[in-house]
Amino acid sequence: MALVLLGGSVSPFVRKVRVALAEKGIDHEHQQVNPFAPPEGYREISPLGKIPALKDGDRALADSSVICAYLEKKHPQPALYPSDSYDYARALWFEEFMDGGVVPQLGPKVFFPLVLKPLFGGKQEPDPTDVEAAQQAWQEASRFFEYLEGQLGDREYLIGNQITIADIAVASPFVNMRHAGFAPERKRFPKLRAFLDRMWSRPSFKKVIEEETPIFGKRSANITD
Ligand SMILES: N[C@@H](CCC(=O)N[C@@H](CS)C(=O)NCC(=O)O)C(=O)O
Repeated sequence: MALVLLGGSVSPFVRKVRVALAEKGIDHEHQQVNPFAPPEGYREISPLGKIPALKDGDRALADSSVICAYLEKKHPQPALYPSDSYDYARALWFEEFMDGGVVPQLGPKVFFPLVLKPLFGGKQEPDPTDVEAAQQAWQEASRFFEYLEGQLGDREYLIGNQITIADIAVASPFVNMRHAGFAPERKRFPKLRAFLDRMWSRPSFKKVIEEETPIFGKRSANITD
């Protein structure tokens, strides 16, 4: 039986799993679930009520990092986790860096008010006060971008010389920022921005971005640099 991924496509954590599934070429179904209006019984699958969750027959798992780790064990090739112990732990760290730092800082202050709030409220444009607060939050997030810029150095990938879960975990939430009309400034963060361009042009990311942009990404046209 095929795996079933549960969760709305626009979640950075659902996207992370979708990209991992695509990179590994794993056959699956995808069911859209809104965590704020979940189907009955959803908490039995995801006790924290969050998306994503994964069903594998009568087994269920929640949390993108847990799900990706499971996928790696079940489908080891192509590997998305480094084999070296330290590199492996660093890959897990980048997942946590985004999950525990960048997304909590930018999701509620940039993506939600600029994209979801107007969409659900039937408005063409976000409130000007929300735009101002988003710009402020974006500036405050510079410290995160500086860190990523330094971690990338001149490498193509964050760790080693092939794509890992770290690259997917970092690039996915920046898709939400792109939908909101924000991207790390090319002049100030050239390595991070080039990295995101490379990641987003992979077939795995390209497919999901092309699906989402007509619905959520109208503000991405505002990105000029
Ligand atoms: N650590 C979790 C984070 C998941 C998460 O925060 N998902 C959000 C959507 S982007 C959610 O379901 N929020 C609903 C809630 O917190 O009740 C993961 O990696 O899956």
